[in-house]
Amino acid sequence: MLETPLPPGKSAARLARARLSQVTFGSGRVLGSMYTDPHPVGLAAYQAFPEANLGNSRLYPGVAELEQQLLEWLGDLMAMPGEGLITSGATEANVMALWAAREARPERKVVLYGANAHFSLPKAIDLLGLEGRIIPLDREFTLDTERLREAAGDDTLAIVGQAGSTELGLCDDLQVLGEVAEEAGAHYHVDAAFGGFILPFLSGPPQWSRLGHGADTLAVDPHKLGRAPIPAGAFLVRDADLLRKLARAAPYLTRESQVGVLGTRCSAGVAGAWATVAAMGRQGYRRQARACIAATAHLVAAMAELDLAPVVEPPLNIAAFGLPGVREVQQRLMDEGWYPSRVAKPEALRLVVMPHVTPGIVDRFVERLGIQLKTG
Ligand code: 0PR
Repeated sequence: MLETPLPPGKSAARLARARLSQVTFGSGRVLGSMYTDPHPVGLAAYQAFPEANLGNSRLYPGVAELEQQLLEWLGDLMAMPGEGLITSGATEANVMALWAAREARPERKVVLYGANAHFSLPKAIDLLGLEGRIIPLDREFTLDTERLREAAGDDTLAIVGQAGSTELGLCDDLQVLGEVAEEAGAHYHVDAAFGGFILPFLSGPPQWSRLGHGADTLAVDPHKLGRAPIPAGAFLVRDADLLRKLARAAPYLTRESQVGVLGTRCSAGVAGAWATVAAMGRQGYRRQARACIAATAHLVAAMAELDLAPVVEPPLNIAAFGLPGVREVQQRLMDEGWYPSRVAKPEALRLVVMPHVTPGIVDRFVERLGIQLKTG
């Protein structure tokens, strides 16, 4: 640590350099991220609560009320009761889901999840000393429900489904997952981190408008397509008793006990997410969802001009295109200041069409990719 304080001017210059080094969403060059610029109203709310620690919530009753209301709104959207906790993101929510499952069924250990699950799941399984079993995908790149039925049994602690998978934006057959979990007497968790803020706003199969139907717990992230400033995830539970299993005594605080993984909790994230969701409303998210889907269709059409077809017709705003030497192509694009992403299996260039990825940006990117593929 510095012995003498850094003069404010120097500190500001150093911070400005750090800020300038960032690849901004506004540059139109980030096509591989599940994030976007936060909503301005959410950002203003976020900045108003820097010191409030929700871990000691009695000192901050106003933010605690915002958290409850936000949970109710999210529950309403996900077809769940409005019980749970605003988290730092879906990783924390996924950990809490399996932790709660383990507390409720201590004699079981096996967690069944698809090969399409986010890496936060195996992470949570490791942390909790559980045993993960990966269920292969079917031809549509979603969890193979037949294989799931074969694997589920008396030792199954939990079954986890994807509502908007990280790599391809696909939704598992949630109805069947819920049924298999019920038959096995297992906990059923839905990871709607990405899909939660787009699926309910599109016309699609009935499960899209009730992602939490039959689920014991669900993760959904306001800080991704919800447009809230980071950090803001949500953990929803069907039965509040499950949440109480995650409470630990903390008698020296203003409340007798505290729930969850974290101690100090970010009120700024809660206020930012509440204000964003309030400012967007269902109408705002519906408009955003339609714009993202239209830009994705535009992308698929533009890529067809290069003779590139999507690995799977994208139901959401993530599209992946198989092409030879993907890793090298991605690397060369990054060297030029473009940031697409990549799917490992099947090898493909992955593009996430977030709200900052407009049709005009898609055209510029596809043009650049075309030149790259010709000259590469
Ligand atoms: N579940 C799903 C379906 C996700 O896509 C993500 C994150 C998570 C859970 C975890 O959410 P948090 O990161 O909010 O805890 N998916 C992004 C991704 O993997 C976010 C991300 C990006 C995470 C880069 C880590 C990272 O190094 O693209």
